[in-house]
Amino acid sequence: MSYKRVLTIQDISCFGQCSLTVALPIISACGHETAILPSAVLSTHTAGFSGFTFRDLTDDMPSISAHWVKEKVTFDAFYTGYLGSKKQIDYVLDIFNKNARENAIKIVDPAMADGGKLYPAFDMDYVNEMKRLCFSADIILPNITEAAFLVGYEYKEIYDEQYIKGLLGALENAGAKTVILTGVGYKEGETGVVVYKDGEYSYYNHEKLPRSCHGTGDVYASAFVGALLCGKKEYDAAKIAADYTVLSMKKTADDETHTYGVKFEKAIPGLIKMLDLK
Ligand code: PXL
Repeated sequence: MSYKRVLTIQDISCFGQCSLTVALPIISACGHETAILPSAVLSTHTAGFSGFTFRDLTDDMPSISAHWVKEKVTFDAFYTGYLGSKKQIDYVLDIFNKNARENAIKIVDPAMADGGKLYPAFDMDYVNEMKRLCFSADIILPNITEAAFLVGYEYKEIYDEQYIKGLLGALENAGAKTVILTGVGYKEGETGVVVYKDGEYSYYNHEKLPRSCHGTGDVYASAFVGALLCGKKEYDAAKIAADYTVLSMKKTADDETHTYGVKFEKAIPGLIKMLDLK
């Protein structure tokens, strides 16, 4: 089995089962060396909590990267999620250049919006910076809201395949390479993921659970990265990540008090089975 070294850049929400506290265990469970670069430290995530602390780590990024350059620390893959400030995008792009191994893969989850709205910390200036990061990546993992923001498309809650194909075409024209579009459902009780690569559209649909949970985007993206680095093709990695996310939600469903995240830890044995590692 391949052993890749991946750097994931996103925040530490100390409590709340998202970002780095999700990415590190999931990618490690897939068998990869997982280095982290925290973009900020928050007491909790920003969805459903109020009064959270926020320590911006933007200014630490260039010196961390410079130290790695001095120590010849390089990566096979980069995976970015929630970033702490607009300025970080320049630093992340710089890290993509300076700390990459040959043919390093850049995967960007533009974690900035959901349900038609930007997360509380972000504005259109941030969206414009995020465009630069997304269109320089090899693979992006937006949900429909994020994709619509990236290309200035109207956000629709109810849509058809034509709308989704239009959105994907607009992303491609803007410079996106492979797009894994999450949360795409055409029928009641179903949702799924579209993989759009070299103008080709493939769709994996699966059951939609009645309760939507916070943090599933991070669980999904982390499992996708882990599976992809195990050598799975994009579509297979997208499918494994979807099945793992559904399993994590099912492991949470019997506990109505658990609303801030999903019990992804309980589904890790299932993820390892799905990877079918030799
Ligand atoms: O799950 C995305 C995410 C990550 N980190 C922080 C967040 C959110 C979504 O709200 O607030 C701090």
